[in-house]
Amino acid sequence: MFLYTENPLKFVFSKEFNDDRPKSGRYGILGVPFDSTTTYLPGARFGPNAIREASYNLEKYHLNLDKEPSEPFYDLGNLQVVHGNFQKTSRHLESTIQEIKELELNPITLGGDHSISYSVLKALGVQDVTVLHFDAHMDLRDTYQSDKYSHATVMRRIYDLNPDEIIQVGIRSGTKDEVEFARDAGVKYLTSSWVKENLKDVEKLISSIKGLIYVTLDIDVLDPAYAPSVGTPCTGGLDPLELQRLIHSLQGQDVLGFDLVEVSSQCVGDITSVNAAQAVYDYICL
Ligand SMILES: [Mn+2]
Repeated sequence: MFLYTENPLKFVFSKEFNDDRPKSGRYGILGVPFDSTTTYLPGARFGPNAIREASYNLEKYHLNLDKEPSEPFYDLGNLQVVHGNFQKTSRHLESTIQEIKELELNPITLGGDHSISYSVLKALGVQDVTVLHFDAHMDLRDTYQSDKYSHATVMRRIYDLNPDEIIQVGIRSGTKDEVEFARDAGVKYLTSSWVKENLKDVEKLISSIKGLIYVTLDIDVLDPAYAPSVGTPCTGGLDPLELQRLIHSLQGQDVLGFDLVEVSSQCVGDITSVNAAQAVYDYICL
């Protein structure tokens, strides 16, 4: 181990993963550079490495939380994806998440387009799990362009897995059918404007969730002013501090896994990857 070197292909401050089973440590970061279901702005395949690169701008000490990560965490590299083939990629992803689970690490999955979250949850299991979903979009369509598995249907597929509850935060785009489905199915959705006006209530809601939580964070929950490089930008979103406060409301909660998807930054210093790296680190430091 060289003392004075860095590896920007790993998330900053992450440890090398050499052992079959780490003696300590909490999180395993996995990149999933897959964007074959993207329909508008392509490039989410660049997300994992763009987030890692942006993470090198972070300080180890989290000033707002007044702490550093309490345990080591590992960057496990990128999944071998099969571009253009969701099913094969999903099989690789499910098996890899299963391995991460067997190592007793909690996965932090970096997308990739949002379709990948389904495979992560399928592998983790959703029994008695509340899925906390940050997004501009409901993603509750049953099919999109005749496809069952897509960034636009991912929350419907996750609903089909039968989690305890789905709570959507930051929503500002959906079809009438999706809204009716959410109402009928008991999917709780909090619109972006409501969240901005009632941030304290949303913090309380998150910190009072009972039992296991899985967090899926589409970076387009942020306003395009802060996250323009996303698959489907949508105006009127949260700002980075609002998102940070909501992530910090998870403090003390039992979080089973976390993913951050839809970053399609294609140059160094792109604000989308900078905000994504911060959100991942906000979670790691809890
Ligand atoms: Mn979205």
